[in-house]
Amino acid sequence: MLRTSLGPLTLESCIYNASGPRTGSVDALGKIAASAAGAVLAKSATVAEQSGNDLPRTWQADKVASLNSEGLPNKGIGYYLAPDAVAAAGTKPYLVSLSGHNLADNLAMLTEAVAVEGVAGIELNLACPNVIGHPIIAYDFDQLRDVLTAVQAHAGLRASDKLFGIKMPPYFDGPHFEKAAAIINEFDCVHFVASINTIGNALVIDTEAEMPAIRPKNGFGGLSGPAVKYTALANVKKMRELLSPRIAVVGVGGIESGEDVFNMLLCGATAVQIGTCHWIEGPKCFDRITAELEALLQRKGYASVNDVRGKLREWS
Ligand code: RRO
Repeated sequence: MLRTSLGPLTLESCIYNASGPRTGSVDALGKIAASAAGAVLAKSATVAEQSGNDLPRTWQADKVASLNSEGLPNKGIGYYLAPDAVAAAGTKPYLVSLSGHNLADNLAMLTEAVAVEGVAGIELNLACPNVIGHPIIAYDFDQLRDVLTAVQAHAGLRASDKLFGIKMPPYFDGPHFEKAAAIINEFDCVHFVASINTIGNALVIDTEAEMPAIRPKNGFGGLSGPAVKYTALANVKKMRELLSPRIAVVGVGGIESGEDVFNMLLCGATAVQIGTCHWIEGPKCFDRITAELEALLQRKGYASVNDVRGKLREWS
């Protein structure tokens, strides 16, 4: 019922985790694999291990929103490509996320990732809002084209049969959607676009302390959770309209229920990722949300997620 095709892969469930919370260690990846998630996606990696920004760097208001300025804490790409990490995914497709400090780093990590047989797919993160001194790549359209040109020319990726996609920031204006999609459409190495990463540079205030809730970047961080769900839906809908049909859209942003997944499917998502809810609830969220989606599909008489995809009705 929830099976879906994503590029060259078949996922037994269209629901899996977002890169980020609870994805940094082999132990965490194993827990996702043991749940109903349809794939296992690791934390965005840099070439070398790094500890991330100063603490406190996260804030949560359950059921409303979360804020993070983690600053890419991760164990380095070698860790996520090692046999232990690959094995943690068990029989599920294992995906890695790359978020290098520069293009050369991303290309070097790509070379390493395509060489590992157990890696089924690669997500290139073009949307991290929290690296101090670095803007969000996909908000700079010249840089977006340059990165994709270099990735497309990468001999190892061209020769590989792995899934390849890009993680995008949210856009808020028609011309930006159009420009981003037009650039992405030029590159046939892209199998999917995952929209959205967190909404960058939000600010939460601790009223009692009269201070920002988190320390890095004077409190500015990426906003996630239910508050961003509506922006995510709009991005999925718009990207689905503007991207060529060969490019799948993976919906991510604020999903916390089967109904949220259903809405993403209506907007054209081929699969969905869950970040903040996984962070708060743990990997059992994949079991709960799967059961909720199955019940909703049954109640509405749908046999498969493929029958829902892109079926959002219009006002006459
Ligand atoms: O680690 C982070 O601070 C982080 C990353 Br790489 C990202 O892509 N999105 C986000 O909200 N935080």
